[in-house]
Amino acid sequence: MSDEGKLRSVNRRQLIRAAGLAAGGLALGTSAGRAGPAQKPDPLITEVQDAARYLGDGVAAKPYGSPSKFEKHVIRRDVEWLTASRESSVNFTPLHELDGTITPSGLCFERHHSGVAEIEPDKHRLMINGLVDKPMVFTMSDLKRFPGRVNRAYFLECAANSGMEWRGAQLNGCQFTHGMVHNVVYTGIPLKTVLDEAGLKTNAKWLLVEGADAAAMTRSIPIEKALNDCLLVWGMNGEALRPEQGYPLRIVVPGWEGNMWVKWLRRIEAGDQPWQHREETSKYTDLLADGRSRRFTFIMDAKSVVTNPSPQAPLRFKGPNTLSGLAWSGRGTIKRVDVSLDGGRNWRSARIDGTPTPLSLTRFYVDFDWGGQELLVQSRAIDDTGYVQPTKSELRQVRGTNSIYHNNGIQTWLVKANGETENVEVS
Ligand SMILES: Nc1nc2c(c(=O)[nH]1)N[C@H]1C(S)=C(S)[C@@H](COP(=O)(O)O)O[C@H]1N2
Ligand SMILES: [Mo]
Repeated sequence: MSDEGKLRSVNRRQLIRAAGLAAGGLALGTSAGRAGPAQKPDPLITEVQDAARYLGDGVAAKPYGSPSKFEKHVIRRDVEWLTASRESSVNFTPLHELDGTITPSGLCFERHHSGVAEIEPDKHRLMINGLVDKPMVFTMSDLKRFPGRVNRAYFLECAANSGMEWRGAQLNGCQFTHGMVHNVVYTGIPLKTVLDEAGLKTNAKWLLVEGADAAAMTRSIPIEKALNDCLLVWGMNGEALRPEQGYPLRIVVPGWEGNMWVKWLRRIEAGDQPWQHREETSKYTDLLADGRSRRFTFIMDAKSVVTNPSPQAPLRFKGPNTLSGLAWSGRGTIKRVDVSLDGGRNWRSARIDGTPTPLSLTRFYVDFDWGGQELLVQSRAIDDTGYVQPTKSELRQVRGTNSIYHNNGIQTWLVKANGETENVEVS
């Protein structure tokens, strides 16, 4: 018998023994046990669930799988009062329910300005025009035949993530304060490959990228960035892009604000200056205290958040607990994450999980003992350029309080003696 076989048979015998015990306990357990919270399940009794008595669904009962029905609470959520219509709106990634670094495709927050465009891939075209030697039009099949295909994990953060928190703590949950971020493995080709095919003229300094949705989302991207690490992608997490994420084609602009990652990409125009479109003038621009505006603020600075505990994921047990969170930087790789349990007085280094990759979410943990005292939980990200995530008051000193975008200030969660957790600020 193989080692694995032995193991399985031992487990099976234990299971049968447990079943004998449970049979006696069950009669009591079912009626009384589920009536009120007072009756705790006896940890020594293993209830035999129906799965051990009856056959389960056969294969292909569900040709495309979905999560367990017991995970129904793990969903994207929105904030009703935030936007005037469903079509120009946003929902949020349930960060407090996730672990590791990759965001499952169905839980990636969505932000669109004119709803989800439904595009037939066979009819879709990408045009390249403007300051190029050869204006060109590509089908999806053309793009998939380009050499140099890559798979890369990158975070996308909307510049408005945490924007509702500029003037003080507001939303109770990291899903709402920090959930406009996702981290996906993209499949595609370097944008440079396609630009080389069309031949950029020497005076081509900027690109206009345009979406095929009803908003025709457009942004200007400097040519250095476009040639450095931007990708044209058709895949996410090993399969086709989801419609919400730009099926069949999106541009990936690593480390830069999500607004520039145009979905349903249909056109790239080369020019000698930025286009000054709505999304880079009236929007995605921050009014400073002295009346001037910060513009073309492309890079997402280092940021982090403790996802557990957090308001939607309170502490439930005294004794050993695992604090967990996410850190990222649009300038490079996360080098260190510090965690404070007392509102920033004392800091300890968190354990970074695995080897962080550039411009991608990094998971951190702190294993700690909770004695039931109040905590003020904070995290502070440091990247490999030496940039240190600022406090909210440091940020406001430089940026004032008119801003919406680029709020990367340190988040504080108050954990109360009963474990309930709230969004607060410490000064
Ligand atoms: N064509 C198009 N691209 C778009 C948008 C849009 O409305 N239309 N929204 C932008 C904004 S503001 C953000 S933050 C990201 C959101 O990407 P996601 O929906 O994959 O989360 O897409 C960007 N690309
Ligand atoms: Mo955005």
